[in-house]
Amino acid sequence: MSGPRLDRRTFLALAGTSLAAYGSFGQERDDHRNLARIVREYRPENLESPLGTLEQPITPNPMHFVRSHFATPYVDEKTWRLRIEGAVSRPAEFELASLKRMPVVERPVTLECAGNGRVFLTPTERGLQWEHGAVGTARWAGVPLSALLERCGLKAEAVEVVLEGADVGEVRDPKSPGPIAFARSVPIQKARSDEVILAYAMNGEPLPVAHGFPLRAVVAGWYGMASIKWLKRIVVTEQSFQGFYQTFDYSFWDRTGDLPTLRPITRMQVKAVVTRPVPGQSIAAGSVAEIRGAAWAGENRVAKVEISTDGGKTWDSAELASKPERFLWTHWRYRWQTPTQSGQVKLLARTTDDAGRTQPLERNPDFRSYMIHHAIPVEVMIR
Ligand SMILES: Nc1nc2c(c(=O)[nH]1)N[C@H]1C(S)=C(S)[C@@H](COP(=O)(O)O)O[C@H]1N2
Ligand SMILES: [Mo]
Repeated sequence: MSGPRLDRRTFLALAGTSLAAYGSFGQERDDHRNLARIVREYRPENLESPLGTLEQPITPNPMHFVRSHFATPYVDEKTWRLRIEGAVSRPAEFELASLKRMPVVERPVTLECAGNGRVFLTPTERGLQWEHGAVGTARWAGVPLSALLERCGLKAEAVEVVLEGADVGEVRDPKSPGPIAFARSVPIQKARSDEVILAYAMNGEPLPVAHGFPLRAVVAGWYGMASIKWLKRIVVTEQSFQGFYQTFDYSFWDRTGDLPTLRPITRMQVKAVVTRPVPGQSIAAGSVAEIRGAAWAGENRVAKVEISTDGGKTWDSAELASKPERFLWTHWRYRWQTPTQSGQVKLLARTTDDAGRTQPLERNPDFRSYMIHHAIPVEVMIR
């Protein structure tokens, strides 16, 4: 069993009394780390959320990370149409206004870029050098993809649903067949579940341009690359899609069976990130310090978070802020009685989900430059 799990109200009550010095969960609006996003690339726009935002339940829109492969397309919502074609009996075009008249669904979803944490890889890998902040949580509102597929009449032969963005570009390495649109597919089963939302609102505001205005997909529980922004066309296919962004890019080596096979990256792995203390921080010897952070498990629920303060020899359970939910991060904290001796200490956090998947301590090289979810140590100084 993991350590005590307290609901939020109990926690706040405790925090207000005997545990006051130990701090509380909740938003730290004045956290100096949260003033602005970090520019990883100016054009195309690639912005990282500061580490402190991982402590907040919802990432404010101006703080949510942005991952864009091509120049941002500015779409005129008056002329914009969403086209649905392929293996459907009634191909159709939808205006934004008609989508907004359909029953709205809203769901908080934690979105993580498959390249999040790349800067921590040794040897270094090419690509955007994200620290921990290519992850965020927003309340996405729109229509379920399943509702539109139903309207168009899915054919029995349908195997996958390809989502295509309005952004186009030419990739040099490996070379694309001229300019291509950013596109990705989801299997028909996932597309027909209620887990794929076509969102026109983010945290109660109209979808910001950088996040895919006027309409984007949010594929809950999958890495970010599946959640196509500036959605323009949906193609239902009778074969699995072999597009650039699920073969050349955003793929990994699968070794189940005896032939290593390149497969598209899909579901998020289990992962915990330490937000405090920060690397290099000085902490008083013989004191009580708080270790805290976030954890998520994609389509699964976080079952426990464990902390090691001796470099991975022994582990102790952290406390969870709230009952973990699917598709959503959870916050955790650990009360650490620091050593009485000064010196460097390596802190580790790892999480296990309700399917029994535990975060590894070593990097899996078959994941290439993606799905970076092994525990990243945080070294602090005890003084
Ligand atoms: N059309 C389009 N959709 C896209 C991308 C893109 O470049 N173009 N990037 C993808 C990737 S890799 C990620 S991680 C998420 C990031 O979503 P965000 O910018 O809203 O955080 O969008 C995905 N959808
Ligand atoms: Mo991504």
